[in-house]
Amino acid sequence: MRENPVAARLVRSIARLGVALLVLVAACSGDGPSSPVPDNEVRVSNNAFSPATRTIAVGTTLTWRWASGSSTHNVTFAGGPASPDQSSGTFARLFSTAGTFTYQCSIHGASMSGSVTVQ
Ligand SMILES: [Cu+2]
Repeated sequence: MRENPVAARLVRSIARLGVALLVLVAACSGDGPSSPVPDNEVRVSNNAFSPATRTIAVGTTLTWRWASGSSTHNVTFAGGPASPDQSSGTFARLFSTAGTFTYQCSIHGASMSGSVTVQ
């Protein structure tokens, strides 16, 4: 049986539209791996902090935001404080003194680490 060329074109158009919609939805989800991270935030994903280094001014509150679909991670500073183990949501810390503060996810160790330079 011969394929109906009009129907085939229609099916291809619908398929292309579907792909375009998926790309659009992925781009708009806000916490996907490719979306930009706001200045005072750090994304927590599997298994990395991004950006891993942040330079901020004294008095800034930095917020770690877990990406959707994350497994369980935490933000643990060498001298405290630490977030709970969590797979979604946020953790915030106010930096009121200058210095360099290193942290890691204690579940994943040094391979999942970062630092904050406060100046
Ligand atoms: Cu982790």
